Amino acid sequence: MNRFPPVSLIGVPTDIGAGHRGALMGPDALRVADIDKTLRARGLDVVDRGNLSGPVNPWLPPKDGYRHLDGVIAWNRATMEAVYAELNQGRLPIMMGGDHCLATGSITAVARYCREQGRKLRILWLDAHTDFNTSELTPSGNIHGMPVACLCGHGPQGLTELGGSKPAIDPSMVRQIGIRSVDEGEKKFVHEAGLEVYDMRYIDEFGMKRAMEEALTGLDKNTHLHVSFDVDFLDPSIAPGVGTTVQGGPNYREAQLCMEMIADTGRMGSLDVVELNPAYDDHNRTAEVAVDLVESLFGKSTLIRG
Ligand code: B3U
Ligand code: MN
Ligand code: MN
Repeated sequence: MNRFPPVSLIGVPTDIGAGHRGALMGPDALRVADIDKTLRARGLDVVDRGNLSGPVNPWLPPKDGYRHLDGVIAWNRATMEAVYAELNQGRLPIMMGGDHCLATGSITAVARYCREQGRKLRILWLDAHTDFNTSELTPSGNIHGMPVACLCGHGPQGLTELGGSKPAIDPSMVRQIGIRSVDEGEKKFVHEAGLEVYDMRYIDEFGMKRAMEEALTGLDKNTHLHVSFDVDFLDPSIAPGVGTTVQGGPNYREAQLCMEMIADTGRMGSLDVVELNPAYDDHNRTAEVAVDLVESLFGKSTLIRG
């Protein structure tokens, strides 16, 4: 018997917050890579809820520091409602993006659920980027570079107050892992906010094991662990299928250890898999690596020591 609740796959096919087009094909690429069958083979109860719908990407330049703000809000509202509904049915939602702006909606739902249930929340943000930009700091206006800031209350009202109250989360709930590309102003803001960051320099010096031990300290039976997995977390040599590759990310073995250590906690209650961009992929291999690592998150282990 596995120890995970039933899983719901939610496709959110949009690249409305991204700087490259193609992440809207992410949910289908994960399906083609057999995300459902792979999890079922582990004994999990898996239902694919299909795709949410929302506005098409109008592909316009930024306005007042934001690109496609209205469209981003619409997709996030739909995501928030879908994720919240699954959590209330005792299910573990896997939000299949889509670009990372969607984590605003998914984590706003998770935070609300945790507040209502009196549960603590820990968020693991696996990413090359800190996604902590604001309209003043952003070099691009792309809102997929802003979800952590929005969740912490810094951003447009339509995103910071998606769940009614602001901020949705406190920076102390977040641990960021794999970081290696942060804009200058963003870096300063990350420090001011006190985000706990395990960047690639830390991982190079102390190893993934220590980074994860620290990122996972303090979890207890009452903690809900949300994993926000931006596929550009991975080194581009194993994951070329993303819009913004950044050299020097975790290799396969480091990523696998990261996922296995999360699985070992038994606390994961929700997951985002975002920024997979089939337009940049090579025969769906990035989707296959992502599915393989999701399998590790659900307990596939290389351990034979017992
Ligand atoms: N920090 C840059 C680049 C970026 C952030 N997230 C992704 N790219 N995927 C920005 O545009 O905010
Ligand atoms: Mn991201
Ligand atoms: Mn990223």
